[in-house]
Amino acid sequence: DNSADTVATAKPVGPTFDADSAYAFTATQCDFGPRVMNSTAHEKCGKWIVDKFKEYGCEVQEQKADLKAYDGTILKSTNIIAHFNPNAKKRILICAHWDSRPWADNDPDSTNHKKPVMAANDGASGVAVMLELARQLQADKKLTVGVDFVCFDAEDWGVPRWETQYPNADDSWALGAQYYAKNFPTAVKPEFGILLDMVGGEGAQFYREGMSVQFASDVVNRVWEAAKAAGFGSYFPDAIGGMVTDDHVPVNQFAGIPTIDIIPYYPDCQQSSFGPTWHTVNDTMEHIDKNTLQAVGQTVIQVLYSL
Ligand code: AHN
Ligand code: ZN
Repeated sequence: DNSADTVATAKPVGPTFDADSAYAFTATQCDFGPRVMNSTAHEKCGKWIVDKFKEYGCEVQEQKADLKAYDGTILKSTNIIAHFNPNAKKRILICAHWDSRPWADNDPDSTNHKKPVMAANDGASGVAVMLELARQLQADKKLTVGVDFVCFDAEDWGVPRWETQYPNADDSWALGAQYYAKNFPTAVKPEFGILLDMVGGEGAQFYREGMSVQFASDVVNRVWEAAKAAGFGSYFPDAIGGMVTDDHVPVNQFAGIPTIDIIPYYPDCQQSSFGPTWHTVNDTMEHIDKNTLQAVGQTVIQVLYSL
């Protein structure tokens, strides 16, 4: 047990992340309904996210594209890109996806498989942490580096479990991030990136994700050290979790930005290693824990204020 050690060596820097605020930002997204591609809820929530980043002093860019899903469906996609300190040359990428999965195809009850996921954790939590970060950065005014907050669209339209005839299943995920990385929309490339995926779940721990270690081990070390310094080392074990096909993979491969994924790993969960609510109808506000949001938000602040 290293918890005493973790507290003893903690040296938090920067503003205090407000988990109540991040929780409220998560709830507001859910209040639109599941933000499934091509739906009214998706459209309305996208406008709300744009307005919030503008309210917190960011310059916002919308990267729109018609993206083709695995089955040929055209997805009206918008990556929402919010620049904090837009003129700073040294920039850091913080990203998350904002769309909801159309199918709860990992639900233990198969009659739920074609229902949409509310995506309180798998979508809303990452955007909520980014909005709270933007709010804190604007209030504090001390950060001199730039931050590019990117809300990726069309992450969660990956081939559903019941479809067996599609060979390139991995490419069907993270369509918005693939588009961003292959059509890089800004002149200045961020030095490194941090993806926030499912950062509000109860009982979550963030093991070192395998693809992140392969592509960007220095960034992994930096973030896991920052978690200890912020006092949240118990949420970030120094052990390797799974390898995840997620938005950070195309950002590493096609944009060349060393980018890591903060994503939960539940070694003992039967339902999924991403936790019991992943791609189920139970991914709702009831299973969001403010302490998890706090651990992740304060860790990202620690990274930004240690540069
Ligand atoms: C796969 O299931 C292949 N990747 C998980 C990426 C993901 C989905 N993250 C959130 N939802
Ligand atoms: Zn998902």
